[in-house]
Amino acid sequence: MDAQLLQRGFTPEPLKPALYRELDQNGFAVIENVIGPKWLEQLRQTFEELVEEEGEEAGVEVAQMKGVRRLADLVNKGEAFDAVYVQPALLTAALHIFQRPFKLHSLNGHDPLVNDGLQSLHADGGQPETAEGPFRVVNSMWMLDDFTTENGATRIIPGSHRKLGNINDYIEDRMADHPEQVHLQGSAGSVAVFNGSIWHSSYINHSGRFRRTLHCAFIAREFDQQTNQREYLRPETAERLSPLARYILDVD
Ligand SMILES: O=C(O)CCC(=O)C(=O)O
Repeated sequence: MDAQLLQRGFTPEPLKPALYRELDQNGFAVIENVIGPKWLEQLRQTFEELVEEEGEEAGVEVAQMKGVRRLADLVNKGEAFDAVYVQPALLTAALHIFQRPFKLHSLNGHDPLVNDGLQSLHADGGQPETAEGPFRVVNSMWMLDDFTTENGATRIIPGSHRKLGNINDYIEDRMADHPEQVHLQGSAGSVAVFNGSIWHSSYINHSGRFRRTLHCAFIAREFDQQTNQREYLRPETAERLSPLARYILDVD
C-alpha cells in the first residue's frame, strides 16, 4: 500500500476476485460500467472538440501517428478528464500491479481511422527484471465506444507481461498477427487495465466506426513521467485539483 494515497483521500474500491486473477495471470482485465452515460457523452464531445480545435497539432505533445486521431496532455484539456486518473477501481488495480507508489505517466486519446491503426507489438514499460516484477508501467484503455474486432480493438498477448528479455528476441515481425493474440473487447463505458510489460498494440479499424479511447497510464514513482505534469500544468487546471489529484499528478 501507499500511505500517501490514503492520506490524500483515496478510498480503495476492491475489484471482483476474478479480475485480480486476470490481472495476475493474463496481465489485463476489463472493468465494466466505469463511465456512466452522461460522463461518457461529455468525454466523447470533448474528444471531438479537441480534435477539431487542435487540427494538425493534435497529439503533438506526446506522439502523432498516421491513420490515428491522437490527443495528448488531456489533464489540461477539460474538466471532463478530471475524474479519469483518480478513478478508485483503476487506482486499486494499478496499486495491485505496482505494489509500490506510482503517479500518472500520461493521459492521451487514440482513435484509429478506417483501414488504418495497426501498430507493431510493444510493451509500454519494457520487460520486467523477473517474472514477478517489479513492474514499471500500468496502462488503461477507457472505451468511449464499443471495442470490437471490427473497429480495431487493441490486440494483446495474454501472459506476455512475465516474459524476460527483449520482445525482439521472441517476435520476428512485430506488425504481423501473433498466434496468441486476443482483442480487448468491451462495451463503451468499460475500462481495460493492463500491465505495462504486456505485449499489445493498436489494431486495424476495418469498420470505420469510431473506436475512441483514452490511454490513462501510470508509472512507478521513481521514474520520469511521459508528460511532465509540473511543466504542463495550467493555472485553470491547478485550481480544480484535489489533494489526491495533485499527488497522482506529482505536482506538489
Ligand atoms: O489504442 C490502442 O489500441 C493501443 C495504442 C497503443 O498501444 C499505443 O499507442 O502505444
